[in-house]
Amino acid sequence: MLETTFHDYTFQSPLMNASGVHCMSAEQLDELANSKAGTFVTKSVTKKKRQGNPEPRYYETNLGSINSMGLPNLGFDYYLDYLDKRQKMTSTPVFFSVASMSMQDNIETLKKLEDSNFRGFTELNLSCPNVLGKPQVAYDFDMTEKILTEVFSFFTKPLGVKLPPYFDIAHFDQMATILNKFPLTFVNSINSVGNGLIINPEKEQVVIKPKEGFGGIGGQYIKPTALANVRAFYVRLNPSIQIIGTGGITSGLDAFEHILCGASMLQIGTQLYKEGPKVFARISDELTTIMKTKGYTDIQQFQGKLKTLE
Ligand code: RRO
Repeated sequence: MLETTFHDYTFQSPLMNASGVHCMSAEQLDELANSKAGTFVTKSVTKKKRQGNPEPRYYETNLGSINSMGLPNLGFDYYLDYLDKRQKMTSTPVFFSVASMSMQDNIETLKKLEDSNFRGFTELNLSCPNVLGKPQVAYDFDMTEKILTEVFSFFTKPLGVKLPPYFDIAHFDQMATILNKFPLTFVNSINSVGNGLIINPEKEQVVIKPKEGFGGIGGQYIKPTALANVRAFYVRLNPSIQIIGTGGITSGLDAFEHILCGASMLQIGTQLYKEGPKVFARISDELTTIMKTKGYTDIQQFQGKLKTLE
């Protein structure tokens, strides 16, 4: 019922974690692997291990979250090692998220991945909002094209990009024109809405420490923006580039809406943080119930089929 075809593989479910949530350690990744998620993605990885920003760096409200983690991760070798072992146990491909700190680091990391035994999907994160002095790459259109040109000069494994949200039709057009020049497997929209501010009015204070309280917003706050980005890229990109929908998925209905907009896979961040890996069973059940009520037996029957008003 929930099978979804992605590139050359059929996952049992379109649901998975969003990079950054519940995917830092082998233990957490094991828990995702043993959940009802169809697959999982690692924390965005840098060449060397990073501590990230000072705490508190994550805060949640009824409507979502703010984070300024600052790319804490255990380093490239740790995740490559973990995934190499996992590959020997199962044929389900997983996603390796690679952070974009500098062009040179990027290329070096991707070259190692290209030469490794890794045979899953690579998600190149062009949209981390939380590292001081490193603007979100994918808001720089020329830089994005330069990076992708360099990457595809040697990288032959299936690769997609994680994008920040765009808010203007001209930007959807410009970014889609660039992405369509490359043999991308997928586009993942969206990363958190960068540099928002959540405050505590009683204390008259910000809620996280880094960057004077500014951080990436996730959860229900961002669903309309996420849906718009999924839809905008679904209608503009070459059909060979599939869409991963991320942003504001807390229920089966949210998942259904992302698929209607054109998503093939669905990533859950804030709600996974709140609820733990059992969120995947709940949302799978809810999505299945909605599909049954509507008479759908297969995701393909409604995927991308959002109607407009006459
Ligand atoms: O680690 C983070 O602060 C972080 C990253 Br790399 C990202 O891509 N998105 C986000 O919300 N936080």
